Amino acid sequence: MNPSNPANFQGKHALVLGVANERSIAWSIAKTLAGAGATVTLTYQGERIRAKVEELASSLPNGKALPCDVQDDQQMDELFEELRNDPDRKTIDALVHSVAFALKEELEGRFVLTSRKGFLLAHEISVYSLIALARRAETLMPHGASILTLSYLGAERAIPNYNVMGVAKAALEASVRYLAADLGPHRIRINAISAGPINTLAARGIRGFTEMLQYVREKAPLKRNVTQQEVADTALFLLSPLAGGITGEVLHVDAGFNIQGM
Ligand code: 0WD
Repeated sequence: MNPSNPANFQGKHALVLGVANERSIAWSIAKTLAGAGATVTLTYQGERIRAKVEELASSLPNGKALPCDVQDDQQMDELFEELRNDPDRKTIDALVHSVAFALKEELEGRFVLTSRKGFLLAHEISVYSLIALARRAETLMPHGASILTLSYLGAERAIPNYNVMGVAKAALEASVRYLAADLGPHRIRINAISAGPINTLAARGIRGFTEMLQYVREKAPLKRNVTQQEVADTALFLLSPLAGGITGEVLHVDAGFNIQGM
């Protein structure tokens, strides 16, 4: 990439959370950042996906995978300590939070039946983790660093079966605004991409997901679904100085679906 291109990440470090496999949105973002020259660190949640994420990290130049379960404060502290002590990773120029979870039984049926446990778990993993990570990352972030998270239209509209995850995404988007206000004076930006439905591991947990894909294909202005790569390209833009004047924003990358009325 041309060294004078503002989206050049040569000499910069990106920390990317939320890769589970090749289909993960976070993986497309990681590859795109690496393609722009960034040194990328991936994280994995537990031994279940460790080998897969390590394999993906090793396919990136100077890529590395470290453990981080966002429910575990000690693991989060250890992650940032490890980065602090690594000369290639001791500053974080870009942080990607692509993490979400809800119990399968909460992603179907009546919203009114949401359990206390399911509500708290979805919010802890999908929302509080962004705040917990931003607080730790801030100490390693230079002026001009940028944070990105992934949201969905279910934050703004009642989408069948999205249920408690929609409420968590609304809290996530509000957290982006509060974090933007808080981190702005330190010259750190934070934004969200509200992505259209994409066939990933997490998405397949939502009942009726295939119908959702089809509905968007039929109704969205562009008459198709979006791809991981389109989300990743927008991520590169938002994380780069090209978006230097944008913070606290939620940008829809959804083939225009959200603007449609009847
Ligand atoms: O249609 C879609 N796929 C959309 C996804 C549309 C709009 C938004 N999103 C969002 C999701 O809500 C999520 O925030 O994008 C983000 C990434 O989701 P994805 O790429 O669709 O899904 P996936 O590849 O499953 O990655 C999410 C990962 C987890 O994967 P699994 O499937 O193993 O639960 O989040 C991670 C995990 O790797 N994750 C955790 N990471 C650390 N600690 C934890 C945890 N406790 N729990 C889940």
